[in-house]
Amino acid sequence: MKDRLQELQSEALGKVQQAEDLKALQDVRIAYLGKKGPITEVLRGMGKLSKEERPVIGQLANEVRETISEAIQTKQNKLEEEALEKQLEEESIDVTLPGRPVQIGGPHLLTSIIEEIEDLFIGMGFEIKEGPEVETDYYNFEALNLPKGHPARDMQDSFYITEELLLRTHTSPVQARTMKQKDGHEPVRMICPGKVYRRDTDDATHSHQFTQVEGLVVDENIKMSDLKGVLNAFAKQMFGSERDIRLRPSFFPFTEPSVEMDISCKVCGGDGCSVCKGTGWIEILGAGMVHPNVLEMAGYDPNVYSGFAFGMGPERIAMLKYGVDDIRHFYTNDIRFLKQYHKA
Ligand code: 2U9
Repeated sequence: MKDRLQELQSEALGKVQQAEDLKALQDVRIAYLGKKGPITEVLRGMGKLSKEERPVIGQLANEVRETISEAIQTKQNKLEEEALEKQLEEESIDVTLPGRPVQIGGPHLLTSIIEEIEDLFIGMGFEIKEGPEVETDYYNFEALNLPKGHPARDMQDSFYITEELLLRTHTSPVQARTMKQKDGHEPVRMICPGKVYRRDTDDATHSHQFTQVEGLVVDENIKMSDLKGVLNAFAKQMFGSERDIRLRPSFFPFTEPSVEMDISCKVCGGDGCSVCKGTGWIEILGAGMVHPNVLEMAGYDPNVYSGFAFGMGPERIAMLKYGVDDIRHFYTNDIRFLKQYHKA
């Protein structure tokens, strides 16, 4: 039995030596030290030995088990160390290499312009309001003095979803909703920025989706001079204190009287040049006194309340301010265009 144990020991040590990886080593452990292995078997058969032999063989069996176990452990440490070294070698990082620069983003030019407009009006006591882009026929048209049959409601000009629902064609329904919420009593001083949609063929000056910022003030005793004062302050802060404004008569269904506002041309200072098409003036927004029908439909008594409203296109403002020549630049996301307007 002694010989058998010594034979097993040298056999096992030989296999440990040959094991090339952790899996092979584990197989050796199971084969020699496992419950069904030959050493366990020897220990089980000890009952058949004489009293004198039993402790000697028992001790030897334990020593053999210990020797094999130690050899496996030593080999395991060696294999693990080698594996780690190999991994470190493969994954080595050259910390002296220059890093890849991270591309820093920034706000879109339109976002910056809208935020600038918002800041100017917040400074004059206006609040910012938003509303749904999918609107009802009532708030998009009816409540704004555009009754059924009005040419501006043409199916060809708007994206209808059902007979009653469409993508809003202007942000004016946000103002109509706000007035309705106030129940015909409280004053209103708000602007509403947002996306609007019209069935247009895209070209350098038209886009089927664009943005608007509209404003509304309703209170007792609101006059045309209030409109002019607010818009003059806006134009001077937005474009420069040296710019003048002028109002020209115009027409919108929701305002009466209606006007269009021009600012003096920056290039020629008002003398006339190719930028202002020889007029000395550049149109920047539309405005007017809120039509009595609109006030009435929103629940305000037009004999007590009056108001002014205005609307502008941030794309147009940005194009004028930065000399952008094509509205499609705002939507085609060419990074070379966009990054010119990232503030440092
Ligand atoms: C309510 C009452 C009146 C909003 C107004 C304009 C004039 C206007 C256009 C300018 C260029 C839109 O971006 S644009 O295409 N807008 O000229 N908008 S008055 O009048 C309102 C709105 C809501 C309840």
